[in-house]
Amino acid sequence: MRPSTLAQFILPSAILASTPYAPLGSTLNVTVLGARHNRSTLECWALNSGFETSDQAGIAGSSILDLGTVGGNASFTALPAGFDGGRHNAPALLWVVFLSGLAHITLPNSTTEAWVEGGKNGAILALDTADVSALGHYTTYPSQERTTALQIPLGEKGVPSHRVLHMGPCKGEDLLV
Ligand SMILES: *[C@@H]1O[C@H](CO)[C@@H](O)[C@H](O)[C@H]1NC(C)=O
Ligand SMILES: *[C@@H]1O[C@H](CO)[C@@H](O)[C@H](O)[C@H]1NC(C)=O
Ligand SMILES: *[C@@H]1O[C@H](CO)[C@@H](O)[C@H](O)[C@H]1NC(C)=O
Ligand SMILES: CC(=O)N[C@H]1CO[C@H](CO)[C@@H](O)[C@@H]1O
Repeated sequence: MRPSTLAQFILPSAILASTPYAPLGSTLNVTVLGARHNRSTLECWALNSGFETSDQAGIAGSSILDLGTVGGNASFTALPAGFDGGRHNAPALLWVVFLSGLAHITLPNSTTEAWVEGGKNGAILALDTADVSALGHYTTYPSQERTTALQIPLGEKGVPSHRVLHMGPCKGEDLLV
């Protein structure tokens, strides 16, 4: 086969094999490290702001969702493979957006856990500050690669409007494909 003919037959199926056109749920679900009764919790929240069609130059026609206000100093973190963060509280109300690697979050005196992979489902909210959670949570980074993340503090409007989908981290159908 000549390359041009090959391309005609191979390219469409190669495009279909990836999933850029998979239907997008109506809103974003995020795993939340929160607190109730002075203890850290893991919950899956659906943000109330739904996806809309953007009219922003450069991404016009694509899906966009408002994450609400952010504030303070954002930072980029790079954690070596196998790093153990120990037990700690969220330093402030933050978005933590894992870009690569793997975070394993566990809670003291609980079997609830979350595995958060870097990538499109890597954004979580960390809200278990010391004033609302006595013991905080544990985080380890048990992958073979560096875990990288952005930390973005929430702005003065605080926690985005949401509904709780279920206890425990988002998984399966909750996540973007
Ligand atoms: C959010 O979760 C709901 C319930 O599992 C699901 O129907 C929806 O598609 C999810 N949203 C996205 C963007 O995946
Ligand atoms: C942001 O960083 C600057 C420079 O380090 C510091 O002066 C400022 O207090 C920080 N702002 C906040 C809200 O932490
Ligand atoms: C949370 O627990 C700690 C340690 O037991 C205690 O000192 C603190 O007062 C408690 N805070 C709340 C809001 O109950
Ligand atoms: C009852 C119980 O298991 N308490 C434990 C809760 O977790 C803290 C921190 O890991 C331990 O110090 C307690 O013993």
